[in-house]
Amino acid sequence: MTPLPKIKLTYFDIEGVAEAVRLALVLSNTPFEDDRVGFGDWGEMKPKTPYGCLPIMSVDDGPLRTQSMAMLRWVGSSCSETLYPRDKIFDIEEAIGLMEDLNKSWYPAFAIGMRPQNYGRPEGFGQTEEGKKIIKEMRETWFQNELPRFLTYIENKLEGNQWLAGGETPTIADCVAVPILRNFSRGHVDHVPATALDSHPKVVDYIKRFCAQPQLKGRYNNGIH
Ligand SMILES: N[C@@H](CCC(=O)N[C@@H](CS)C(=O)NCC(=O)O)C(=O)O
Repeated sequence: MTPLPKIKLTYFDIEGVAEAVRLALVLSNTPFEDDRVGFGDWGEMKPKTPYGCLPIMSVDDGPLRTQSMAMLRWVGSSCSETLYPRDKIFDIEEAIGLMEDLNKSWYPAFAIGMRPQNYGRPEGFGQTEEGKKIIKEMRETWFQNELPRFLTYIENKLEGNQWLAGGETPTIADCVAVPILRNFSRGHVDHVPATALDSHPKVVDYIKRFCAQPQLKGRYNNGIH
């Protein structure tokens, strides 16, 4: 029997972009070191990382790997028979692409609060009265105009299916989708009510179904919040 690889995944202590990778490792019963960096330690660590960002991963003490989607696809194909099967690649990648479109559409409304300079606004913009008002408007407008469209696409994909790429078991597409969707139900982002997904109960049920996988027991409350 081939020995299990020794995997260390380093990221911040948030779900963020690494949660999909963690989920794939957990669902495939692959042991790994879940290394979580405090924001206070990040300044010193940043210049030592290949691209100045996390996550980074090492396998069997090999070179530092970067890019969460590369890690996810590697875990899906190397550590599991069911997370990234060859005959489902099209369905899986289409679903991942859809989730990336959702994220891309949402990102400016989210990120202007964190990095206003990237959106032509001064540092500290989010703390000003004008900034607060604009961020609120951007997020509320997105919720009204964009989120329902994406949730309907997702519901359509789930029609007659338990998982985004069909089949009997979750794939890496579900590992990508669930943390993204949970961003809109955890109530942890300003102006994003924890009820944001309730208009689409099939999506809510899907998240709960995913979070009820035996390997994820105790990881999230009921999956939604
Ligand atoms: N495309 C990269 C994005 C990595 C990324 O943007 N990481 C952010 C956190 S989500 C980061 O390290 N930010 C800290 C910084 O830029 O100083 C991936 O998916 O791994």
